[in-house]
Amino acid sequence: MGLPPMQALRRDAVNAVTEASHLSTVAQDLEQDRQQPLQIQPLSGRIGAVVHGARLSGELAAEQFTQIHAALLRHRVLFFRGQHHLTDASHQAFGRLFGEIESHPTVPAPDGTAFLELNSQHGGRADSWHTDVTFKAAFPKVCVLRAVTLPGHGGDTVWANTVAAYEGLPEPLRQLAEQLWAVHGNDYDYAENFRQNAASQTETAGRASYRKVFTRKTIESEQPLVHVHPETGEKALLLGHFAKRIKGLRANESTALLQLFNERIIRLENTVRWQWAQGDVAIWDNRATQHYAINDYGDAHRVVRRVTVTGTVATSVDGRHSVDITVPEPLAA
Ligand SMILES: O=C(O)CCC(=O)C(=O)O
Ligand SMILES: [Fe+2]
Repeated sequence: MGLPPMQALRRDAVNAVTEASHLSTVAQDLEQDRQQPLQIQPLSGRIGAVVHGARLSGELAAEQFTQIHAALLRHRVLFFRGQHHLTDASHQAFGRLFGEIESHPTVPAPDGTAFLELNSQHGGRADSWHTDVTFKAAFPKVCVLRAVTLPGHGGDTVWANTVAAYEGLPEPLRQLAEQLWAVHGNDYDYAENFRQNAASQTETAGRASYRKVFTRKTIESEQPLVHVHPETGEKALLLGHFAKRIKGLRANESTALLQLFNERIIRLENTVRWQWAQGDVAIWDNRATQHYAINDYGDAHRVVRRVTVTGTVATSVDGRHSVDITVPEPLAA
């Protein structure tokens, strides 16, 4: 093999320099992007915003994280398009910027992760209004959901603003709500909540096995119907499908009031609906929202993964805290 001709060498050298300067421009652009203020575009009158210009990761620039955090408290749920670079690891690392992350108390996480995975083929369809994990006295503060597999169409998710719902109550209902406490449990009445959906046999079987895992041990809490948001000081209604009954009332009275307040929360004016695309991430403030995953895609496949950030016990308007009332399991003989 002879020596390469001088001209080819020179071309290689020029290419290398061009390549290097291209790389450094890319690096500079990335660095600049990291420092750019994000654009926040509200989506509806009372809840939800799309955030443009962020590349989510555990290494997000502090200024951008501060901006996201402030936007989350203000808009309750934030949406990010095009986060195709996220891996299980970087998704979790991003979630950790909000605090400690936790796996679900009863549903096992996919190997080596702390995710709650909702897989439509295994009964993972959250098609009932809820705030996440309120059967735990200290329920999650923030959740970060990433689309993994999406149906061709359908499978949107809707969020509702529970602060706006509280603020929209007439004074007598506010006063009533502020005095009430509800028992929340992971063994809530599934049939009641899901009766509206005509499911295929595959879906029905998936749901049954998911429910079995979900309720493998009963976890219960008592939560105030109105809680004070620990970061903003706002009052919010705290209900959703895990709320089984209102303390101290007869069953029919409890059912009527749960329905009355839940309907207030999910009024369309309090909601935003998100149509998922591959690469999307949604972050919600679980202390100020409920959500509902629309189950309109039949047996098509839909998988999402959720990072759950640990929260604190709720505080009622008169300064009392939510309580864990889980009955301890008998010790194995
Ligand atoms: O499937 C969804 O879009 C939302 C699922 C859900 O309820 C959750 O991740 O907490
Ligand atoms: Fe949820």
